Amino acid sequence: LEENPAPSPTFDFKSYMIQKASTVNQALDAAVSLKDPVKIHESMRYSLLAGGKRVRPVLCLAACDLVGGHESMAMPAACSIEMIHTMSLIHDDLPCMDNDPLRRGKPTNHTIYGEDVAVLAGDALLAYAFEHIAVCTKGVSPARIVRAIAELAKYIGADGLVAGQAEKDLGIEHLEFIHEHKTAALLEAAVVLGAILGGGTDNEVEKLRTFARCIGLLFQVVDDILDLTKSSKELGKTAGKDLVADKLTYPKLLGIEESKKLADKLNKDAQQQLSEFDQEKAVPLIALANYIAYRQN
Ligand code: GRG
Repeated sequence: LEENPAPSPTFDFKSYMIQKASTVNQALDAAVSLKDPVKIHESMRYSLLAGGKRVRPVLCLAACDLVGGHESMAMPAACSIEMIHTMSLIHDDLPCMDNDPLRRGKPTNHTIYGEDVAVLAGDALLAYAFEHIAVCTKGVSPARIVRAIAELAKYIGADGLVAGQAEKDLGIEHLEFIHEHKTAALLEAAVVLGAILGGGTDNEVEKLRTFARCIGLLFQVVDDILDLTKSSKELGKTAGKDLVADKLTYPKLLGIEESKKLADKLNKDAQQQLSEFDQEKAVPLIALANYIAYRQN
């Protein structure tokens, strides 16, 4: 996946991402302010404003735009999805889960605020995410807002994100199950919510759901390929096959060449879903899919 075909000579993807991420960061900063109880809010803000790529909120805004919606219709949902992404990372890093000391290059939430506060900050972000969509979404019918909230709850509950975290990796079906739930669920929620809140038809929502599922899996396949090439480079070896011994990955199951073919196919399948939309408006989502496919780290 070394060659990234420029989707449009006039579209500057990097500037687009920087501009959208900065709008999202401002909205997040305003949505979760520092107030009483200060410790919990400080802990929430520490992880929320720690500088993620904001891929999920940008996907949400891009889907809204593609179906003809205004950015303000999807901004609260975009922020809510980033709040949930953040809380899942806070909880994932806890000693009872992955026990990680670092996240986004900074000490993890619990190492700074303690496990008790980190659990509560995660819980508070999860609850507030739903309050934020329900209360702050403007210019969208109540029926669409309720539909968006129901979709989001389903994507993160025991049939979604939580299911992915609870599963152990054993074979290709399990691997796919884990990634569909752990990684694809929130990416999918982001796109589906953007489409619903932006006023998309049922057909448009379903096309975008499939688009998002493909890029969610693509994200993970590419992550596994990058992990492998990174660890083999770090050890100065060319065959990094067994380096990530404790984790099942696509290259381990399929080999590196087949994994790359799978990534190409997922990218193609994803972009196929966009063919019936206004092609000019689809440019950011096409570029996002290519970014996920061809990113180098
Ligand atoms: C949602 C109630 C509830 C609980 C959470 C702990 C847990 C259950 C799930 C963990 C899910 C998890 C850690 C998935 C990994 C997701 C992933 C691909 C993270 C990396 O995403 P990037 O690259 O990260 O977008 P940045 O830092 O840029 O945001």
